[in-house]
Amino acid sequence: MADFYVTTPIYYVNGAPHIGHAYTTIVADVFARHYRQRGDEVFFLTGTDEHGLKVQRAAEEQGISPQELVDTNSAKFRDLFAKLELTHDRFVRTTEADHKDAVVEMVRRMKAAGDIYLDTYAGWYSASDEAYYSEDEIEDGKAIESGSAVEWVEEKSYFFRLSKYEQPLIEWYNSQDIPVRPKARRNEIAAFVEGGLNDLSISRTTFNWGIEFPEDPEHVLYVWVDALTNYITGIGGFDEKGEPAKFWPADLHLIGKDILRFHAVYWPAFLMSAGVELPKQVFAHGWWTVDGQKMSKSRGNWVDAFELVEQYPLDLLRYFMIREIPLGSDGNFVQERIVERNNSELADNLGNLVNRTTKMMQGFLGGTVPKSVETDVEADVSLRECAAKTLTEVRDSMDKREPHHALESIMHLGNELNQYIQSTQPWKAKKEGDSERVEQILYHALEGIRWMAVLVQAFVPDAAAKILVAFGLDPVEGARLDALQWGGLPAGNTITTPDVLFEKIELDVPKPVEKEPKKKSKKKGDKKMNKDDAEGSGLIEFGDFLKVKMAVGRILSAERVDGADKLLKLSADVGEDAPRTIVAGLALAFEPEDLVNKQVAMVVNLKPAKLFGIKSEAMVLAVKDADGGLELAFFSDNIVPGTQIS
Ligand code: ME8
Repeated sequence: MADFYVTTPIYYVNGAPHIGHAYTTIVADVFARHYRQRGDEVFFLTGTDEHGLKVQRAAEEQGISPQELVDTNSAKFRDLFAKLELTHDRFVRTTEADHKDAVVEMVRRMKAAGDIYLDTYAGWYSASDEAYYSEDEIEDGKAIESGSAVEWVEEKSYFFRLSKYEQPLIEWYNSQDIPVRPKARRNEIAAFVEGGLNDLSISRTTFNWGIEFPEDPEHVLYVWVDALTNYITGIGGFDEKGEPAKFWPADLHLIGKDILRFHAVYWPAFLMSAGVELPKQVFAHGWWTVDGQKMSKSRGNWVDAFELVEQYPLDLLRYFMIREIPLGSDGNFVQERIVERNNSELADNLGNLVNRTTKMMQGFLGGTVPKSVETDVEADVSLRECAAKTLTEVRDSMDKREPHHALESIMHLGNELNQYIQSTQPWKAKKEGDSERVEQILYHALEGIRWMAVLVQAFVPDAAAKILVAFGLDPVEGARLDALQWGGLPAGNTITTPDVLFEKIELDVPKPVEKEPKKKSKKKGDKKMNKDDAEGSGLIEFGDFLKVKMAVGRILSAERVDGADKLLKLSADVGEDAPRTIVAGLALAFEPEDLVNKQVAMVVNLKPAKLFGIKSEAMVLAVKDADGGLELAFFSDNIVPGTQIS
């Protein structure tokens, strides 16, 4: 049996959990559930990072002991994860005794490898990031990357010979499996390491909230050496033979892009030094903004994770977070988008399908599942093929860490099922007294829904369980992906209709002010105003805007189109499995080679159009300048292709 070990960062407990913490942990939960469904032995670890200057200062500000602060705030994370119904196997805390043992062992090994020496650190430190910064990473008293305040530190310190691992790290990044993902992040971190690594200060003497440096109580161990080791503590630390316990190496360290350096440089270097196998993958996901802005308490757009749980059903929250952005891209958390996805995808596509089909079952067949017959009717065959294809796509997408694609495939199966019922018209067969065909159609529809429920279980577990139970199946055993076979829904089972799976949501926005009734007027000006009213002022609803999906696309290749001097044929990565082909009227303004590797704005949900016999699958956005030339909106390489523009 394969095993799968997934981790989240352990979260700082200086404050309460917010949407970002919920996101990473939900994504990890989706992976954990998915691999469990495949029969893998899964270990899912999350927890809290409780030591360090930041936590000590937060406790001082509140006038309580650090221990009191971490106990209170760590409990909030545990409460939240229980409310989110997450399925972690352990919630690790860095103040636990077994964690200290694992950390002491890590440091002992790094020392034994000759990688630790005593010196003096003089440089910048950010307590908020718990990170050291070099002079060129600072501007106006702040770290350029994070914007956090830095302070000057000068004290005796133990150092780790990070510089020694420059070459081995580069080799690791270049290894075939690409252990740091997405690729753009791998490139970013490889460039950073190629720029040269300084040795790393790994102890402090000016505060004491942390693990004592082994054999030198004057020093406190740097909180990141402490925190990163949680990934070994969590699965049981080192065994008698000095090996990390079962499940090591981790299959997936899921993190936010803010802590890539710690996970893709420091952690593998510590592990190499300690003679421990490296994790298989570090995956840095993107950043949520709220209403288009960085979340902050002062801006008033801070999303407390508990409020989120109160506001939205869990299934919807999970669905939205996964479906809205490719893992690795940034996303914008906007209520309108959540509502749109709920109403049109979950409620209409899945909820109605289940409701309608189960009701038809009761009306036409008394709710009893008929025998499975694999007909060769075209609609039936193509539905079965679509289900089989979806299963493959879901597995592949999850292995490729593209959960949004997995959901896309599942929702496509939902569309196919809706169309299947529409085109096969079981009500017509019923009316014509063709009971054999009614049974065939309804069996196919039910079996398709069962497949959909099993496939979607990791994403929307409540709805999936309700469907399986309504089909007379066990919600756990019945959700095994490795046992998914067409015809698996037993004849004779009784089908009931589950409670509403997804309630439609009305947007919680202020109602437009009632318009005054139009008055008749003979004045010219008034007439014009009335005309504007009638035809609309040219303003659109936010919901209309949301219909246009714009994303950043990376142009992979560009060539002229024979016989069309204005057109270029482009191939662009828009964050999907395969690049899209685009025919764009850019040839008079750009040389094809000047566009290659550029990231530009595109509309990605236009119906494809054929131009000069080439199917164009997106539209590049451009502006015409006064002389009829063209300009494009370019994005830097920091943006992962596929990131939505909103
Ligand atoms: O960094 N969007 O803890 P932390 C998406 N203790 N994800 C977000 C987010 C946002 N706006 N904000 C936070 C630490 N996150 C260390 C980790 S690991 C050995 C030690 C998520 O409480 C994201 O996963 O600051 C990010 O990496 C993490 O929260 C940072 O949590």
